[in-house]
Amino acid sequence: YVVKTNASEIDYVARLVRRVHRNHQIKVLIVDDSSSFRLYLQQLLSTHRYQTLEAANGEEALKVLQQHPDIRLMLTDFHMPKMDGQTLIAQARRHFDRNQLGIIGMSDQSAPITSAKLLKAGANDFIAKPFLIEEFYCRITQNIETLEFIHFMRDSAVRDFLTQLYNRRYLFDVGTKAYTHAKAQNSGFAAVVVDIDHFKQVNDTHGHFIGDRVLQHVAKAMQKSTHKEDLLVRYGGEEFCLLIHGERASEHLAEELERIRRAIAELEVPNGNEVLKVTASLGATVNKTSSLSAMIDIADAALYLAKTEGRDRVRI
Ligand code: GH3
Ligand code: MG
Ligand code: MG
Ligand code: MG
Repeated sequence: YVVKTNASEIDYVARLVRRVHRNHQIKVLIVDDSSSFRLYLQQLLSTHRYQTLEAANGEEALKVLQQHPDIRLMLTDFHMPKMDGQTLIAQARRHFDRNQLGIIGMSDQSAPITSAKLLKAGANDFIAKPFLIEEFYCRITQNIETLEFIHFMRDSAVRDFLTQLYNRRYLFDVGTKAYTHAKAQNSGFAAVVVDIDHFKQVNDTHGHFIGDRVLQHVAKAMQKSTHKEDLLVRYGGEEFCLLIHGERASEHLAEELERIRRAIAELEVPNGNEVLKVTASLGATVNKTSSLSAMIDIADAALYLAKTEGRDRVRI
């Protein structure tokens, strides 16, 4: 049975087609004790190019979730041997919150209480069996889109729009954990503040638009010259903060920072027929005083020294 499509649904179909092109990256776990029903769902989902995994009961499902923490959506039946859907959802929610893993409960309507039980246990949505194929696809798509939207909003809240680096909020959230860990382990940890030299002049001479482009290029250059496990954020206007942990924070810190300084100094930012060059000063500390913010203050004082001594240099 197919619902007749009207004009307003054409838009929906177009969106669905665009979506299907991205679905091959999305893992969906199907949990049902009926192998024929699993096969049916698997076929529906592969038509829309989702990657599917299967489990025959709650216990199996928990194991699969553990092995594949990147599963985005779980469809689960209510009545199953060993562990039912309600218990499965409650257990799964101890490790994956509803913005991380979407869960859709599925059961027949003979006992409406089952939908309430599954939702109360932590399901995001419910589909009554038997269902219209179109309702099935709508619910899957909408749940995935809601999760993607939440992910986008969460990421936007901790990212700087201009440079796409993390922002100050992220620095104090994730950085504080890294700082606390390094302090407890007595392992290497460095806080570094990087500030572009005479950046006001770039704006005054070439305008804010070019100033923005310089910031983007400097951010890219720094990202390239830092390690993946380091935390680099845009700290303020033309200031960046970098947290380095492990051995590189102690033994080779000066070399490490010198590399970053050079990467910025060697940068050529295209501007019409010419190229713009900038330099930056770096201040750093490895002294894990009372807090991350106190460390950044010390790094800032070192930066001030680098500035007064002539800029385009590193001070630790
Ligand atoms: P110093 O070497 O002492 O750091 O000199 P400076 O000119 O870099 O420092 P100052 O603090 O006087 O000026 C920083 C400038 O950065 C002023 C501000 O307009 C500019 N700025 C801050 N954020 C942005 C931004 O997002 N885009 C652009 N284009 N400019 C920005
Ligand atoms: Mg069943
Ligand atoms: Mg500054
Ligand atoms: Mg500056």
